[in-house]
Amino acid sequence: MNINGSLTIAVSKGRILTEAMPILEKLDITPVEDPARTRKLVLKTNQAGVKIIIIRATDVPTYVEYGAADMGIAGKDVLMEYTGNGVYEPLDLQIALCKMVLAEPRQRKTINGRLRVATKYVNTTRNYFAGQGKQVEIIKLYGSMELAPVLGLADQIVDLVDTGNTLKVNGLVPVETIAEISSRVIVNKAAMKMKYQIIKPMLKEMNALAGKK
Ligand code: PRT
Ligand code: MG
Repeated sequence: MNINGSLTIAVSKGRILTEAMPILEKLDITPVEDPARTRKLVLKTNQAGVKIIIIRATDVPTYVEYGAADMGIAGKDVLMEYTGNGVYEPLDLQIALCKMVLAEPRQRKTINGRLRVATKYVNTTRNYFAGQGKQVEIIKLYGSMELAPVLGLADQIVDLVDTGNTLKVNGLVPVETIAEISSRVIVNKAAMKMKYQIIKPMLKEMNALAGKK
């Protein structure tokens, strides 16, 4: 499709970019440079008005909320954790699929006092346990959550699981699925109105492609 106007799309590096690229290409949006190789953070595309910006996954909703990007692709895990004032979430692309789980050591240790849970998903974890009427101590980590129970930092973790290999090699087992995760298209609220002529047909075509490889 020919996109008549300016549009900035925010995507994170890594698996979302890898899985989103074929979808964008089917919309005839192709970066001029290979995003996996370039160090540039703003990528021009074959369509004069369309830019792709490459940012941290957790920053995608922020760029979109403030209108620095009109549109973005973000994991539901990131969107559940996000506390901003809101973006539209019109479409589930059914890519970068995984589960958010509560996990613990295969050999459960006895827990003295309040349960300690390590995660980078502090808000989601707090809401999850609050919904069960449980008070837990949440320890914020920025990565490698699997290490926390191994070293006795926490009793349990909340993390994403795909194949389950990461949990397994660290002697952990899932005990509860908190959420099924996929990546969503998000849109800035003002852009949805101002650029509806551009965005509407894109959403329609992406909807037809969602979940297909
Ligand atoms: O920038 P930053 O390092 O914070 O982000 P990132 O490197 O995690 O980003 P990236 O590009 O990997 O994409 C993150 C997004 O991909 C998440 O927000 C999810 O929506 C989605 N996603 C899908 C995943 C996974 N599957 C996944 N398995 N993100 C992370 N993982 C990690 C998980 O945290 C664990 O460490 O992979 C490991 C588990 O994988 P298995 O296969 O061993 O179970
Ligand atoms: Mg990473």
